[in-house]
Amino acid sequence: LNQHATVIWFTGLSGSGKSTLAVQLEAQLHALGFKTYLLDGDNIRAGLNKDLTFTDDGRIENIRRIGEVSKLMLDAGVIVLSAFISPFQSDRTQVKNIVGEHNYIEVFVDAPLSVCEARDVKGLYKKARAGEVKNFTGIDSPYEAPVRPDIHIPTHELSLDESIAKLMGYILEKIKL
Ligand code: GGZ
Repeated sequence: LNQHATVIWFTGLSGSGKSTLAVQLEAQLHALGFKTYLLDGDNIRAGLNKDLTFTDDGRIENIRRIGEVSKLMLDAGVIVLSAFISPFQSDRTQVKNIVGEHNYIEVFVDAPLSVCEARDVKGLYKKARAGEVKNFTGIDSPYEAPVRPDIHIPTHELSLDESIAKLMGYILEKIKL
């Protein structure tokens, strides 16, 4: 099965639902027998990239390294699910070039800022509004929405099950199971 290795790249605001979707999608792919690995803030920003901040330069280097790690895991035959805000179009394009265009599936996890802020799972938007967290995406740091993502998931309009069904449909077609 591992000739189906690919990179599934989730981009979106904090609180848009990237991690939730990636975790669920990984479970479904794993259940079908695929070798998968999930890269997210918990295992990357806490480890390999713990020297990096949330300035523009810090984010650019964060995404560059994650692109390189994704490529290594792709070479190892893994379906890689990467869930990072990745706010800049140029960095996402760079990842696509690093891993190869045909190995890259971009998923735009799209919810309006107002919805993400209302969810505020970790209370970070509140802190950003209060000025206690600087350079927060959507508040005082930009997010460049993808213009032509492979998959668009409006998480404020679709249920989790609907979102996963849409993702699975696209991915299984693409990897020709
Ligand atoms: C954005 C921040 C920030 C700032 C801490 N801006 O919702 P979370 O908490 O769990 O996910 C966010 C995560 C974003 O890290 P990424 O590596 O995905 O960002 S990027 O791709 O832009 O490099 C959030 C938390 O880290 N967090 N400070 N200032 N998100």
